[in-house]
Amino acid sequence: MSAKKDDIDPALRKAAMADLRDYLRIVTERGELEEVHGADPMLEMGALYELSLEKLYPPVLHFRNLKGIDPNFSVLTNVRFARTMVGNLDLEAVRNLKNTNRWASDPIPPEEVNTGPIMDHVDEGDAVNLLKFPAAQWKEGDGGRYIGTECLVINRDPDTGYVNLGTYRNMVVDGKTLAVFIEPGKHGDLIRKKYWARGEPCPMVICVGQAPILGMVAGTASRFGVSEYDMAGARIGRAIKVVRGKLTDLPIPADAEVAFEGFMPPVEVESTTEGPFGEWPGYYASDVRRETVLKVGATYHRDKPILIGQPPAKPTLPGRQPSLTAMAALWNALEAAGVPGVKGVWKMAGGGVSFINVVAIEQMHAGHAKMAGMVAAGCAPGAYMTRIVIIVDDDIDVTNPAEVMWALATRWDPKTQTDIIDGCWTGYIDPYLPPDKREKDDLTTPRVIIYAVRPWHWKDQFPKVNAVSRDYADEVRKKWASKLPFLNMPER
Ligand SMILES: Cc1cc2nc3c(=O)[nH]c(=O)nc-3n(C[C@H](O)[C@H](O)[C@H](O)COP(=O)(O)O)c2cc1C
Ligand SMILES: [Mn+2]
Repeated sequence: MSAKKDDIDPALRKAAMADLRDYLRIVTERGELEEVHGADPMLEMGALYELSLEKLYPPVLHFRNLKGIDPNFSVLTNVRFARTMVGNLDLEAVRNLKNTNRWASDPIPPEEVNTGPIMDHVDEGDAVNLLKFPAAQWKEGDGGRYIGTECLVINRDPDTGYVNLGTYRNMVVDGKTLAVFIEPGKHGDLIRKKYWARGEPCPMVICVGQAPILGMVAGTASRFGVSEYDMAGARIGRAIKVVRGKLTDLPIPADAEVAFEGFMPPVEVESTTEGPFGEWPGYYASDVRRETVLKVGATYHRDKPILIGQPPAKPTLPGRQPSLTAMAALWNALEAAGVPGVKGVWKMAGGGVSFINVVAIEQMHAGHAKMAGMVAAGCAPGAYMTRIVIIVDDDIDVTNPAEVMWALATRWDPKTQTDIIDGCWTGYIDPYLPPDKREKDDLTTPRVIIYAVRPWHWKDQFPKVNAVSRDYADEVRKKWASKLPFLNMPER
């Protein structure tokens, strides 16, 4: 996708990932930060944010002196999307990420410390007041003020003790209550149900400002039972420091900016109306529902806390980059399941983080393409809300939609090279969940696997591709480049 070299020192990137205040300094030095003073958290901040997504690498916006908000509080957007963080958006980047981020290998568990900056300001019981924090109404169609967008929802499996971190949106209901939307089947949901089955509310902590790496791992599918804390530690090469919450004993990042602690009863015991909220597929699909609440018993924040804001937006905006972490997670899952010959994984433009997954394989045996397709359609990082899986041969550049469409047009027999599978996992935010299913909480939709590969049993008779071979083209380019300026690759 890009010929420009990824020129960011890996140590600098790691430092930016590991600490939000270091991150702020680094992106400022690299010219990626824009300070915005005096915007209104009612709609105006959201509109400025969405306009920033017209850029592939959107500026990191630091909203300060927000209208009507204590000037000690500020909001930072586009944290994970700065060039400093993602580098090039190409297959090499996905491959590198996959190799450094293998599922559950070399996890580094968090280190408990007695205190940290998150303990600078603690309010408990009657003193708790969520209304003092900046919470935006991001868009006209939103039904409330959402404080948790790129947040960490932390809970602990009561059976095994493993601590899960998931990004699940939350809305301010009143000074002591948050509505939290967790799609059924997400790890945070599986865990809370274990408490409810015992007749207890689920202990929970929500952070809304934290080291960028924590947002990255909390928003990406991983293995149930493997803590995202351990994975974040592995990514930055050192343990995440945590302090224990006073009410729940849950580990809270010691340098988090803001944390809310409390208990979540089941929806039958206590609930509120939540939504609508503009969602990443590009619609208001989950609408307004009865939703679970976090009854907040303690709040924590640093001096001058920086909240992270990252509401969803239509996946066709350039700033909604293809998610390298999501692609790497899918590639890792394919390899962990034993699928050989995977040469590329990509999310096709327009499909956001999950709708359209493309996998390139070097076909090695009969049935190989089907093996890859079934795993891609069913493994954890490919299971939730995927609509289309496309398997292609490894000569296809999966990062180029024209190449993928060409593979479909020329190597796919719709009748014999398609599987349509019913009853696949989806969620309330799926715009194509028919009303009758939505009403019954039947959160399943069909999924298609398209095998746009040369059929194995006659692949040797398949017409040859009309193109100069890569090696010869490179040789000719080298020979003529100094004389013919058009041969120099354009830089993006
Ligand atoms: C910015 C952002 C917002 C998200 N919002 C939600 C949400 O409101 N509800 C939800 O169930 N998943 C949401 N997700 C997706 C989950 O975070 C993702 O599926 C993650 O893997 C969940 O963690 P888990 O695998 O431990 O359940 C969001 C992801 C991101 C990056
Ligand atoms: Mn998890």
